[in-house]
Amino acid sequence: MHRAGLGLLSRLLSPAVTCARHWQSGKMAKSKFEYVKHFEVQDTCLPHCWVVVRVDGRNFHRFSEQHKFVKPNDARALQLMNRCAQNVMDELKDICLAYGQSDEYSFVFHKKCNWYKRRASKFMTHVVSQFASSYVFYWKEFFPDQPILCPPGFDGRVVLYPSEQNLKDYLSWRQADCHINNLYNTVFWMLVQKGGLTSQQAQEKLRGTLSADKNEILFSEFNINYNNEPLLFRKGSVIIWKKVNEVSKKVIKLPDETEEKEVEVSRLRSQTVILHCDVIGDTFWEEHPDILTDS
Ligand code: DGT
Ligand code: MG
Ligand code: MG
Repeated sequence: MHRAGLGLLSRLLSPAVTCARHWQSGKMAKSKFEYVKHFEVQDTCLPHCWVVVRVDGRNFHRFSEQHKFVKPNDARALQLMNRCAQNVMDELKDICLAYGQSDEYSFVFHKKCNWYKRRASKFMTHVVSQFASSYVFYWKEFFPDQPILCPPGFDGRVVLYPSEQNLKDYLSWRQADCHINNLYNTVFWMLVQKGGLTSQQAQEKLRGTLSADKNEILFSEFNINYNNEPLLFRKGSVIIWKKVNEVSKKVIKLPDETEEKEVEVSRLRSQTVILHCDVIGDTFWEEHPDILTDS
């Protein structure tokens, strides 16, 4: 065996040998199999970094065809994604912001968050599983006439961003991606659905075109001003926390305890709100300075 291979083998075996020795000397309190724990890798996210978990629908090209999603944008599918993301945020309160478009959603955990000792696998698996189960759970609210035909899957990844600027640039990148794809898809499907072109002809026509050219095709051939297309499609969705004053009624006993009285009590509660706004410019961050501050 290669020397490096032998070294690796002996490193892998050494915990077993150590445990066996401890067992014999009577020092081992737990089972002799305990050593296998050491095979687990440390996956702690670096401190003081923003943690982003992005989920993305698995093979949604096929899933969207099977479930007859409207092309290029299906508002029901996008709103279902938003509902799932809200559920993820309600369950995992350390998420300070989420951004979604198409079949993907990004969740930002605050840089100070110490949830599960910042283990990347915990962040990722909790977000993905909560998102996927929500997708099935809320499906019929958004597709009452279309049964879900197969269990959808989502992949997940964790990326760390060391500075606020990196994080803002990450979100800008996803929103720019949304814009580029949506403009292309809007013109492409207009050319096919209304213009009578085949997919190949539409692809040919759009090859090498710039944004201005695509806007011009939409306007001159289909009388569509791209800027009037729904913000949900053009900008994607941002979910943030907002404090709301919740008023409820409560019955209290008067001091002499002879009578009861109904009073209104109010308390501040955080709830998620969905926005369809620009996150690339500074305005969004100026209007919501608390998102990135220490919570
Ligand atoms: P993946 O992520 O590598 O497993 O593969 P896909 O097929 O999920 O590819 P991806 O994530 O790059 O692209 C998203 C697909 O989902 C794309 O084919 C279009 C589809 N999709 C997403 N949202 C909508 C929608 O609102 N309407 C329609 N018709 N399709 C959509
Ligand atoms: Mg996908
Ligand atoms: Mg995708």
